[in-house]
Amino acid sequence: VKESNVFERFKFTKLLKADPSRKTAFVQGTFDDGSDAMIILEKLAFESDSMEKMFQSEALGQLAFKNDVYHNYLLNLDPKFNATKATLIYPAAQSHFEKHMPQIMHIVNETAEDYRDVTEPYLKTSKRFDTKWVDNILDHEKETERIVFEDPDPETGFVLLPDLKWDGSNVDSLYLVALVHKRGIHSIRDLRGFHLPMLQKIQDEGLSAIKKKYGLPPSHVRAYFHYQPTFYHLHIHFSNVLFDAPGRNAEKAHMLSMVISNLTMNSEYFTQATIPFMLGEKDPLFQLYKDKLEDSDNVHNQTETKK
Ligand code: M7G
Repeated sequence: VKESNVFERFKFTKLLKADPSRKTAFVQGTFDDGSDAMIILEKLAFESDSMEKMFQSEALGQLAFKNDVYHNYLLNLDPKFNATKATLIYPAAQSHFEKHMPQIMHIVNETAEDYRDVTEPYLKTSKRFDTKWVDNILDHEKETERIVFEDPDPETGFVLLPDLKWDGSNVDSLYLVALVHKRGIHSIRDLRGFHLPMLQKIQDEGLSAIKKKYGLPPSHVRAYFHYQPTFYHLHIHFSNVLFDAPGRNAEKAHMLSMVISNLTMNSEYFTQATIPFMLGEKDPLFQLYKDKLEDSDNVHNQTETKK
């Protein structure tokens, strides 16, 4: 889909979720060829670097009301300071919609046994989110010009580039992703001591590349994994520490430096650790954890009544 009028071909079905604080909306629809499609809209943040220019450009304000020294305006800013980013997923799968539907969430404390007996077999047999886009980047077929840094070593190398969620220019909301070249490492669960050289390199070279290109020093960058991730090809997120990046919450983010430290102390750390993660009731994995969650909620009910 290349045409600039692509949005005319999108037929709105329903609003899945709107988040007023993030100024985002997730919209379900269909395309004129009948296939399902999703659009993620996000009003872009102000750029501190271009504030001065913004006020120099002609801003037409309509006074809404004034009270004492307080004047309230609705401002029509030049579109370049007031852009909306749109991500179109087409054709979209049911899982794309499910991920963004409002749903009841649970915390699963996944033990090593749970991973072995429940999560891993499920990941092997089910069709999770396709990682074709990752292969396209690693094989230099897509987003080649967006690559910020690459270490081509097939065992320990990686590609660092702007995340799909970032507009790629506003450093205040900087968000990049590093994809490892090595295939078959699904998530932090698969990490062992022998992966340390790769992880150390991603930390050192990734942070240096960000400093060089965007002027953001390492202490201003949050480098972390997601567990569970959406895409099971190992990757590391890098975001500006001042930016409340989606997915940086305690139940999802695992800092790269901590993962390195854990593996340094115990190369088998992730074959033993209990790792919590957030699970929505619309996720097919929820059916497999339902009983465990009910049991643990019941245990807590009993402790409550004993008091
Ligand atoms: P995740 O933890 O698996 O998923 O991270 P989640 O954070 O969405 O739960 C995968 C990351 O890859 C996310 O931050 C996505 O925004 C990003 N991403 C996804 N796709 C399909 C693309 C893509 O095509 N290009 C780029 N550059 N990033 C992507």
